[in-house]
Amino acid sequence: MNIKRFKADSIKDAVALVKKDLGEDAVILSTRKVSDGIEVLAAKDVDINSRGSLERSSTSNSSINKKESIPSIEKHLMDMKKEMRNMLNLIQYSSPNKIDSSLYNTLVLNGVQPANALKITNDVAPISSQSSIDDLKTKLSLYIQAAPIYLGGDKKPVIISFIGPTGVGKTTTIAKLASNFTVYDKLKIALITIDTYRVAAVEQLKTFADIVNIPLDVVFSPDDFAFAIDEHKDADVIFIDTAGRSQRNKKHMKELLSFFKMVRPDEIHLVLSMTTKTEDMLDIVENFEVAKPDKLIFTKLDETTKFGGILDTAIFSDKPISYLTTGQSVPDDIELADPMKIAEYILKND
Ligand SMILES: Nc1nc2c(ncn2[C@@H]2O[C@H](COP(=O)(O)OP(=O)(O)OP(=O)(O)O)[C@@H](O)[C@H]2O)c(=O)[nH]1
Ligand SMILES: [Mg+2]
Repeated sequence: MNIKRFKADSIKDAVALVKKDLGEDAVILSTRKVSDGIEVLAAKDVDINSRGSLERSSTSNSSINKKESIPSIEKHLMDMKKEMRNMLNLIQYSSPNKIDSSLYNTLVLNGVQPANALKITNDVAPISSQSSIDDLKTKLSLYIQAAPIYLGGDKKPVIISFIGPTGVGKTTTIAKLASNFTVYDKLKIALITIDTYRVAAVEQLKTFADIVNIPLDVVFSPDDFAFAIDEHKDADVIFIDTAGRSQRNKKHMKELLSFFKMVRPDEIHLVLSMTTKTEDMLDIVENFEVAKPDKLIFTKLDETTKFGGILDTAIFSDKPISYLTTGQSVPDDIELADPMKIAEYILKND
């Protein structure tokens, strides 16, 4: 196996260099930003069987220069260690079956973690040689489950809560769904916010509720929460907005749970922003699991060009995705999660 490091101004230029030097079959082992551009580690003549596994890709900003501190040198060493493990895995799991490097590279360059890219490449390998891009899309879409808010049951009102880190778009997404449900589906909607930390947060929702003419209750304690739900028992859907919380703040998480202990929503959607690094998204999923979210929402798709994080998070959490949001505009910038469309985003090759 021939392993080489390439440096260029952009990922596109780096990949062109890799292909020119190592050929079309070269495999990208890792990409990372360095002070003067992008660095790509690539290998030629890689054979992998289905037991192969790679570590999370190193896409950090680490770079070493003369006045760097001890922590960043440690970080740099950690990155090198990860790269070496990736190489060792590749060597260790060599097999006569060549992997489809173009599919593998497309996935990694779209932000899918190498371990998942490898697993998927191995899974789809039997069809990929003679199959069309549509077959690949179909195969990839099977890794993604989709499930919008379920309104088909007998229970009324359906209680839906959005949770997640700060600023990911929980309130905006509730506003989008509440408008669509009111205007297009003619449903009776009520809003409850338990985000009472900031006056601005309540005002944001109040302004929206007034425009669409939907009732809004502001709730300060778990007891008030049960009472507010009861007040809206004639609604079709009650949306519960919550304050953004750091997944690492145990006190905030406990507080959130105290509301859900009083009234367990029918569906809890964990909202994640595509501007978050995949590693952090996985950490958020792991730490919000105490609230037992049922579904995932990905926001700010318009602010990224790499969609691999959706696939990694879907595989890691094993939860369905309900909606994707694609901009700030209420009520338009929201779509139902569609596995085929997500697969298309992840397989795009530019
Ligand atoms: N570009 C883009 N911006 C979005 C999207 N969704 C929400 N935003 C913006 O993200 C910012 C935060 O949105 P909020 O809805 O207040 O987020 P939040 O999760 O309720 O925030 P907290 O309540 O503070 O935790 C606002 O400026 C929104 O307009 C999206 O899909 N794309
Ligand atoms: Mg909010």
